[in-house]
Amino acid sequence: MGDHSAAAGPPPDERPPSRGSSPPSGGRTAPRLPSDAGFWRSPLRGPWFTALLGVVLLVGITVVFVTGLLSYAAYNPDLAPANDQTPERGLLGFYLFAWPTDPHWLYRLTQGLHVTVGVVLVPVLLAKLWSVVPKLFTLPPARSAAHALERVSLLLLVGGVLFEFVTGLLNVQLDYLFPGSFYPLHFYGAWVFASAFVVHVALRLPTAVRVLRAGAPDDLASGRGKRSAAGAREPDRETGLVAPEPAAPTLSRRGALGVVGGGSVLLLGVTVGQNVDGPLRRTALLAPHGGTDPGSGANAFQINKTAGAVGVTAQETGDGWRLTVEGADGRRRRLTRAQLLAMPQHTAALPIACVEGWSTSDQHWSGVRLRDLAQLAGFDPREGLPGVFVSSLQRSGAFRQAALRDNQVRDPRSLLALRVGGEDLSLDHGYPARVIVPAAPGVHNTKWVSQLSFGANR
Ligand SMILES: Nc1nc2c(c(=O)[nH]1)N[C@H]1C(S)=C(S)[C@@H](COP(=O)(O)O)O[C@H]1N2
Ligand SMILES: [Mo]
Repeated sequence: MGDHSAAAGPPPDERPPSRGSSPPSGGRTAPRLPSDAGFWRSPLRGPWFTALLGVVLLVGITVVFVTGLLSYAAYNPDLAPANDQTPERGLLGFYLFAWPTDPHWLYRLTQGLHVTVGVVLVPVLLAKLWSVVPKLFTLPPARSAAHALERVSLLLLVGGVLFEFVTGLLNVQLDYLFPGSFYPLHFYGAWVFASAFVVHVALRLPTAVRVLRAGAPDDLASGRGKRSAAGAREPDRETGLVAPEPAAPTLSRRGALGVVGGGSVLLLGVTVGQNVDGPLRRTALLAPHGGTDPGSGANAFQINKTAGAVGVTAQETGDGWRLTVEGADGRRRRLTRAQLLAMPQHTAALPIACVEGWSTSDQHWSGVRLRDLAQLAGFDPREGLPGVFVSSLQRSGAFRQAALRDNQVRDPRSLLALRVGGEDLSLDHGYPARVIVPAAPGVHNTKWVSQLSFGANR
């Protein structure tokens, strides 16, 4: 069929120009609107293709969602005054718990997964959305109240997933594009998306499982010009994903999956390097801070914000620097770096694990235990130690303060570090003193510390 020459043109009344039956080619009036059944012609679309991508997303997005909630809990968002107060002790905070300090690589693992799996899912997500895009234009918009409800939930589902991926990727790529507002946006967005996701999975998973159990449809012929009937052989009465007027295939279904999988593998390849030290880190082409040279020696590991970038000068970190330690009695004790070095020094092997998904391997930090400083501030470990509010020399910008919980102060590996790998901290890693806490997100490992206020968190 389709042999009518365009020049000759068929008589206009040869076939009724009704929606859905317009021939796809051959010079006749082609469907113009995305709502026309014949508009979407890829023979790749079909229940099997959509179901397979859907099941991959179900597993992957669940990992991203759970690790995202964990990351939120790791921020101690219930601690004032420093930390983000979302969700303001509201309903969505039901699951918040005291983030543990064990194992010490916990946040490195959960946040590495959150960002890496999120990045790797991008091609799968795009392919999945592509595979169902004709349904976005289905007319009438709603056949029944139930159908209308389902379509509204799809709006939240698709809108939600795009919002979460876009804000997440912008945040890791553009170095905290939204310093203050990212957390609430990404957090509330995650819950909107998750509610729609649960409804969607409940409605569609049975069909997806049935379609996948039935096995892959015959692959599309990769030869040109042959119109494969493979798509049509799929059980499509209920899903309506198969093009009624499929075009000739230019790519087999296996080939299309190869493109998607290849894209994911490529993204994985240019992302994982951000979690290893040494030359392999340079393979992390997508990681932020790629241009920051960490220098050499014991301090030669990834730097987030340099001192210069946040306006901390060598002058204010020099001999005039003092650490102020504040206790429950409101008394302030001021210590020089030499006095801190004269206190018992302890070493802990701990990584930096950033919310952006990059991390370092364990670095050997040494300095004064936070719990020793709490004791100095007048707290008795036998009566339980309080949390601490940490401030830095940095005068503006995000992350210059942090609130740590009592379990983090108590851990003997939690340090006010003065040295790393046997050398003094470099200015960019927080000289003269920085906090390092096992399993804590990098953002709570405050650099250029100027004050520790024990018992100050509300
Ligand atoms: N004062 C201050 N401390 C800070 C930051 C900052 O911007 N200012 N960034 C934090 C973040 S987000 C991370 S991931 C770690 C990174 O530590 P590094 O630069 O030594 O690797 O420092 C944390 N400490
Ligand atoms: Mo970070």
